[in-house]
Amino acid sequence: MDYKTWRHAFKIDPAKKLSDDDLEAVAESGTDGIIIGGSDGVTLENVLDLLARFRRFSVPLALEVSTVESVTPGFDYYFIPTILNTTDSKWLNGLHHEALREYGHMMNFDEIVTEGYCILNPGCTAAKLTGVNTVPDEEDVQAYARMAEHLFSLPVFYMEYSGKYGDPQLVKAAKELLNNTRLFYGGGIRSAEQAKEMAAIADTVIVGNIIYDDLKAALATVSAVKSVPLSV
Ligand code: 1GP
Repeated sequence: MDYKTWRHAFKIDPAKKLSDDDLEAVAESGTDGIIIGGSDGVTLENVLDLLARFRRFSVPLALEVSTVESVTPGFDYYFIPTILNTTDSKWLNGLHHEALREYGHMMNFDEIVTEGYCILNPGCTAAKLTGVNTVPDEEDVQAYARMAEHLFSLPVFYMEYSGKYGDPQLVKAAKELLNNTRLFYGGGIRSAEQAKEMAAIADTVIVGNIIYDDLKAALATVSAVKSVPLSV
């Protein structure tokens, strides 16, 4: 299933443990895609472990690349974040340049999807890692959304609240400006109601940590998202 039609995706952190039963429940949940990625402790070994275990199921798999060393063939997609509101160019284009110098000649660009990230929770690990220390306001977010769609023609604009539930008004303010660029929302979804609220605005809703805290609630977000038409 093409990532452009994904409404719901689970994000699996390679640094966290997931039992075989829980992994099967996630894979068979009816979600549209699994994104494997995290900000910390991602290694080739733990990525390969998840790849092998999820590949037994038919759900599409994306690797969200955070370190070049943990990239391996076998995924349907490679999601490449570029942090639009970083203060450190390493996270905007630095690592990308290094990776392309080394591996550009053997990359299949049909599998690669660049995600223009706007990090909105300065307390999250991704923010600390990438030097995001201010909270973008509505005008900032709209500027980044326009940057993603019009300046850089990015396929995805990712509003990342990781660990904190976001502000639907702000997500709406971005969505209103996007036509060709898909809007991913991720962060702090802990209930079917929250999943529904964001599903009415964002093209794709990404659910992460609750998988490890309350699997039942995590699984309930799948049908919640799919029950909602996009309203913006
Ligand atoms: C993290 O956007 C995802 O990259 C999901 O966030 O873990 O808070 O659900 P949570």
